[in-house]
Amino acid sequence: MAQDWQQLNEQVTALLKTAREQVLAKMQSPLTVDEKTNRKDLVTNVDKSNEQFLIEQIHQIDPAARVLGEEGFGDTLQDLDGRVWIVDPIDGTMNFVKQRDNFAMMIGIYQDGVGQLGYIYDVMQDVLYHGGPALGGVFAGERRLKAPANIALADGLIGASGPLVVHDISHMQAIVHASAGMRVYGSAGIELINIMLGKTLGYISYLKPWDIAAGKVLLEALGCQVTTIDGQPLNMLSSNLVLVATEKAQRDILQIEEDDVSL
Ligand code: 2AM
Ligand code: CA
Repeated sequence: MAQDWQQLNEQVTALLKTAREQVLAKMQSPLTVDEKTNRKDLVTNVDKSNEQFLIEQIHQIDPAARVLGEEGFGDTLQDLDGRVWIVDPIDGTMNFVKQRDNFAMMIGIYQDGVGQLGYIYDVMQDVLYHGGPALGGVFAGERRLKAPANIALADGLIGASGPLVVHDISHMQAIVHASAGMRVYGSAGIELINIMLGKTLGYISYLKPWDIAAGKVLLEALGCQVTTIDGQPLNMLSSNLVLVATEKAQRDILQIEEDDVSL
């Protein structure tokens, strides 16, 4: 089995490198940008073509597996039985469109509901963060990552989604106030990389399965907590208000929720 996971990892790494080359090539031409649910929820020709490419290739690599993709080219899932791949072809599409930077490709591989491998590819920096239980660790490229320091909320920076703070959903302003400061990167993948590297101590955002599938595997393998804002397990088939944090910061944040603190 271990051998199989190693081989799978090599295949996914090669696939993502090829996908990156294709995305960079497509970025040389004007993007076709469409709105999904509203003017801040965008999809481009590259999100779609990259998802189609990734899913076709995943079916070749792992014919028995089912694939959940953000843009709908995969399967419709009612459960996580067997092997399931969860794919976000471009995470941070707004950044992709406006900055041509700070976006990621993400893949999470689950076996009977248990996350085994996660991949977050920072496309412009060309660093592939990957690992999980099946690889016995987490790596940035070839470099094995150490677990980030288990710091308390007051001692570090917290990543957040802007709208949650603006509308003060689930005590967000009190949480940010209790931290050393807030950072907003606009891509779940980039936010999760920052936690892996110890640059921030956590991230709170309303996320779909493909926004958190890879990161959950990677962050848990590094000793961080990945739950809902109430400390409950995520439902990987629906949206969640996700709290990713060091153990200590998670405890601090759950206390703010419990105490119903407001500014
Ligand atoms: P996306 O670019 O793949 O859509 C932006 O704050 C982050 O949240 C991005 O990772 C973005 O992923 C995700 N996101 C944007 N709008 C969202 C929504 N309506 N529901 C869930 N996640 C969203
Ligand atoms: Ca996306």
